[in-house]
Amino acid sequence: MLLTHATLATMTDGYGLIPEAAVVIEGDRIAWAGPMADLPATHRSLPDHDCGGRLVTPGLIDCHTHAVFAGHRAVEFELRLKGASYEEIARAGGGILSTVTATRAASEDALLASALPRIDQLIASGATTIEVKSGYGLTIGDELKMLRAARRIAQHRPVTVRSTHLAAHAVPPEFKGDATGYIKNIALASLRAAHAEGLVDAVDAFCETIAFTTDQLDPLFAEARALGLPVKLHAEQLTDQDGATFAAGHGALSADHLEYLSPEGIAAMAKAGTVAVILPGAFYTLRESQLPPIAALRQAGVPMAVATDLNPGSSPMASLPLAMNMACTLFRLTPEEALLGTTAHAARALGLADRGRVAPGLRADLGIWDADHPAELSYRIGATPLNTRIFGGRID
Ligand code: DI6
Ligand code: FE
Repeated sequence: MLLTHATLATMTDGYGLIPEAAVVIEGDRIAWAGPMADLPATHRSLPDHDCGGRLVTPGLIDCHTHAVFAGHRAVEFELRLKGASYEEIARAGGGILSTVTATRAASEDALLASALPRIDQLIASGATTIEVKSGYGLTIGDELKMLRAARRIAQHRPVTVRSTHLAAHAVPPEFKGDATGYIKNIALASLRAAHAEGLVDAVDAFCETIAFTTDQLDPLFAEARALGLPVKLHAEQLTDQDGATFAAGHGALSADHLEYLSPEGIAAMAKAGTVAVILPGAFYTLRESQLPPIAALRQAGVPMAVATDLNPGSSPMASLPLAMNMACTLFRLTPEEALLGTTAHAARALGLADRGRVAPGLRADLGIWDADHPAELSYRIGATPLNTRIFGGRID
């Protein structure tokens, strides 16, 4: 297949913009991309799809979601509007734990069925690769159930799903006051079982006063390393727990949230090449006031990714362009940084070297947009000017 008359944002060097571009696709790969005038003669006779000057980008990548869960938390949303804080609700057994109760009660089929409409919203917003975390089961069986449901999404939709083990998301009531026992008996055991079943692409944890300390998480990250699995961490979302430094010390793919990230944490991430995943949906929903240190991350050369954090509590948002808009308006990313954040840098946050840019040999996941400049994707609020999507070389 040959795309012609594209305004191509390759994302290879900033936007890497090429006007009047062509893209040659062979099978599920990009074979060639460049100015139409330079198109090799051998490719000129391919069946062509005229983009009519539209913007073409890599398919967007949502590198941080909790898209598999049961129930909703609209009632808590209302409680917060009546004055309760996220931490108060969590400590009173609501918050993450109310979703845990609902998720434990749901079957694997029911979890899959309720996730698909959310996945469809992400796809409609331009996503071609979606990461999904466990973390609302918190028993061995329920964590496995969530990961199996996440894996099955890709049997029903053309997206790539990366599944992340997040048993260390919260301490369940049956282990109240015994985070260490929970890590030993449930988190580690469920990680081994899930890995044995081929359900785990990465290991994540929530490092926070209402969740786990770095000391408690150390055995989990050691086990991930022993199993050859990459790690990532919810770090410095509500307080500074030195999570980013801990994650970087374990060679983490990413540290995520980072509102309370310290200069030491930034330096450690820069040294380790750990991606900063920025999640403005949670900041917005929780009405946080502490901004992540974007200028300092930029100056230190830490790559920044942007994701939805799609989850029922702190970020019930299923649109990547909206996450990009919020990253720009709330956090002052440039639209170029925001688009790098949902393409090239998001791929890196997932350890995927085969996507996120438009270049020969990479996967032919592309978005064709009713737009003529890439800044348009961040500029509009809640709009999704997606015209056509291409998953692995196929127009969908
Ligand atoms: N931080 C978050 O923002 C989500 N998980 C986490 O560790 C919130 C999850 C929830 O409230 O259900
Ligand atoms: Fe999260």
